[in-house]
Amino acid sequence: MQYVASCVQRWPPVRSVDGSKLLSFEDFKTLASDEPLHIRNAAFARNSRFSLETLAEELQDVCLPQTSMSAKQGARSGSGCTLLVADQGTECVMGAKPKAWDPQGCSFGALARKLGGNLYLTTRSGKAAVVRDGDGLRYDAPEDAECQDVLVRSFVPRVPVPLFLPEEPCQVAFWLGSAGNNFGLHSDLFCEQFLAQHQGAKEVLLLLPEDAAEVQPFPFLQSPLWYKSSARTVASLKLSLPGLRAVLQPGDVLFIPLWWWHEVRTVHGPSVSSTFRFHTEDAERFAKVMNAFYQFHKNAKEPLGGQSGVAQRFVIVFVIVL
Ligand SMILES: O=C(O)CCC(=O)C(=O)O
Repeated sequence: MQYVASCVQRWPPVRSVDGSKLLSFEDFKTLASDEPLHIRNAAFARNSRFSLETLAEELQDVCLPQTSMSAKQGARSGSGCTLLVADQGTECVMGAKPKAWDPQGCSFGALARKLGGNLYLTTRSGKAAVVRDGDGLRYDAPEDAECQDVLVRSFVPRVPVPLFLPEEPCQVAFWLGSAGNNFGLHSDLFCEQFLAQHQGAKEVLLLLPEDAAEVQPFPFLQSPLWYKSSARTVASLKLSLPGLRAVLQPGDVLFIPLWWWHEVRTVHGPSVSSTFRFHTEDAERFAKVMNAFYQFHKNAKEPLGGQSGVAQRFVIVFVIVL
């Protein structure tokens, strides 16, 4: 995966503020807008070390599941948790197949020792599955039969929580990797999120183009990945306007508003970060509608081995009425 930094050097920085005085969500709201915000030196409810070394030491015997799931598979897993370990290879992490690890009896301690290479680990809870509990967070959903929740269960009570986080239930995602890992350009749609950097450093590129075609999403109805860029990286796009750029250091938090596209690359590792996601009410509605359209189109392709033209008519009507 090519580094993109050179082509975005002149992108304007995300507006930044000193986070040491943001002690509540009310404080955050006085500074926030519908643009991304880089909160430097954020105040956390407790300052425990949340690093690859401490996690590996404390959780070395946690046994990882046999299968590594992509987000789409995870949406169907019992708990809604996913645990993806992928070898980035020459691709972005999100394009890599979750294949190059051997979970047979693999402990978190053993995996952590391998995370210095191309391996990237991401694990997340279901939507609104994590709640505030005093200075920390709590995850107490029933156990997942496929064990996709083992790291969420272990990380959630340990993760330092920014004081200005909303008090509502959220989804939490964790990202562990090393320099050069790049998750790839995507949007998380109807959610506001706070990306906290605990160890290492990450470059984040953010875009909200007027014309979403500029970010080349995978074509809807042909792919379930339409909220991801088929170009994978900003470096392969022809953009009419530059986006915004931030480099997150340990203790920094980036606020990403609804719909913003983002590409996140680790520039200094090992890197440990977490994302706190707050989905709006429309997130569920939107997902249902999009999945329903996907299913209508899939069904329309079935009759007469796809020769009936129903699917094509469906697409035409869909495009025109919209
Ligand atoms: O840190 C990363 O690798 C990806 C973060 C991200 O895309 C997110 O929080 O939505």
